[in-house]
Amino acid sequence: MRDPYYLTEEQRAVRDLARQIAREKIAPLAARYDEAEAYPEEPMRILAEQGLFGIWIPEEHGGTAMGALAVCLAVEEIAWACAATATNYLASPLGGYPILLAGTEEQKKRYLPRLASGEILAAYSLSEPGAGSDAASLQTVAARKGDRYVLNGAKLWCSNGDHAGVITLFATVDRSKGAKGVTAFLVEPTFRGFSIGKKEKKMGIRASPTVAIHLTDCEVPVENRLGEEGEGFKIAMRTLDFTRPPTGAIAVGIAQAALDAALAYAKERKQFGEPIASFQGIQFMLADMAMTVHASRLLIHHVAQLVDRGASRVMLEASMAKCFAGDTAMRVATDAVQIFGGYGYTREYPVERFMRDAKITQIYEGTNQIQRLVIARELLGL
Ligand code: COS
Repeated sequence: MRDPYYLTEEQRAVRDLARQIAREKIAPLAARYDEAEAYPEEPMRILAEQGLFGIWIPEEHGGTAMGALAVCLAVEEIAWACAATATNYLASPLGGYPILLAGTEEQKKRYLPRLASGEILAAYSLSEPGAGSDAASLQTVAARKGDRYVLNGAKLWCSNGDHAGVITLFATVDRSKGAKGVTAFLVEPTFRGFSIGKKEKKMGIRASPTVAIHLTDCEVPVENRLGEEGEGFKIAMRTLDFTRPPTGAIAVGIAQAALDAALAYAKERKQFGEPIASFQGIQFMLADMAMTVHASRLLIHHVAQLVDRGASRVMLEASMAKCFAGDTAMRVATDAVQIFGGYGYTREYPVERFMRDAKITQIYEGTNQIQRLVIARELLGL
């Protein structure tokens, strides 16, 4: 596709840097990390060395303040090579945005410069065994005891949670209050009573650890409460408004990789004496794949630019972009496997990994059913 005309020099430079790292350093390792379900230490180190962890963080806190579109551009490139690495990378802004949104100056000073340099990573812990789509029904309880809160409960599905230096974790100060009781805390893994639980064995993004967290009389100093008591749900939701577009960008990266692989294979694979690309059945599939990948990218770039222009409410566009891109990734990766035929179903070719990885983009950061619910509520003014 033609280069988007609206990118600034700076955004182009970030994208090109991420693309170069992704293609030269990450892509060759991705299948191995996936197979071994191993943490991509080397790619994460390179991304930190190249300054890519600081692009969403303001300059006064050690970042380069490049904005939402730059994050989406970088994430797409990383996901093209390895969606698991992109998930680990994005976990840091997901855990860190709440600090930007609701943190005190002291909290920003304590965490943001280290997140910007990649010295520590952040993670975001909202979901629980019984609270997924219905996030406001979470049960982990936080009881104030003098200058600390004592947290008890179990959190689930925390991406990169076992590699984070700080976790934005949501608990309730009063279960009877629903969303209005939810309160955010900046929890460090060294806090007494904090422990990492089961690591999930997943279908895809296998190089991205997804862990449970146990809080057993976990002591969190009052100065680590983020925002006021009861403000946590809105902090959680506003964060997702920022991170659903780059989550959609992960989907676009996977879909673009699947399309690129399918295009190359269709030109090379011969059946009935001709490359399969010469058959209209394959051509139509490729055309549909390309159209929807392009449309997904434009939806994401649009909402990211709204954020960069200071739009105050982007729920509608963020959910549309994430949902459309996730559904596209699943369809495009499935079609890529189809074009590869039997070979596509083996682990010798990357398209089976793309298909497994694509599935999570319809589930995490709010299922695509929840995105449709948000879209409908916004449309109907409910
Ligand atoms: N920005 C600011 N405020 C928001 C908001 C947003 N994006 N979304 C909701 N709120 C506010 C509402 O305005 C409401 O405030 P008031 O009580 O002052 O009116 C409050 O938060 C409660 O919102 P709502 O009534 O819409 O809550 P629901 O329980 O109906 O839940 C959904 C809304 C389903 C959209 C929410 O729970 C959700 O997004 N679930 C999916 C969770 C998710 O994405 N999990 C993945 C975690 S990351 S891996």
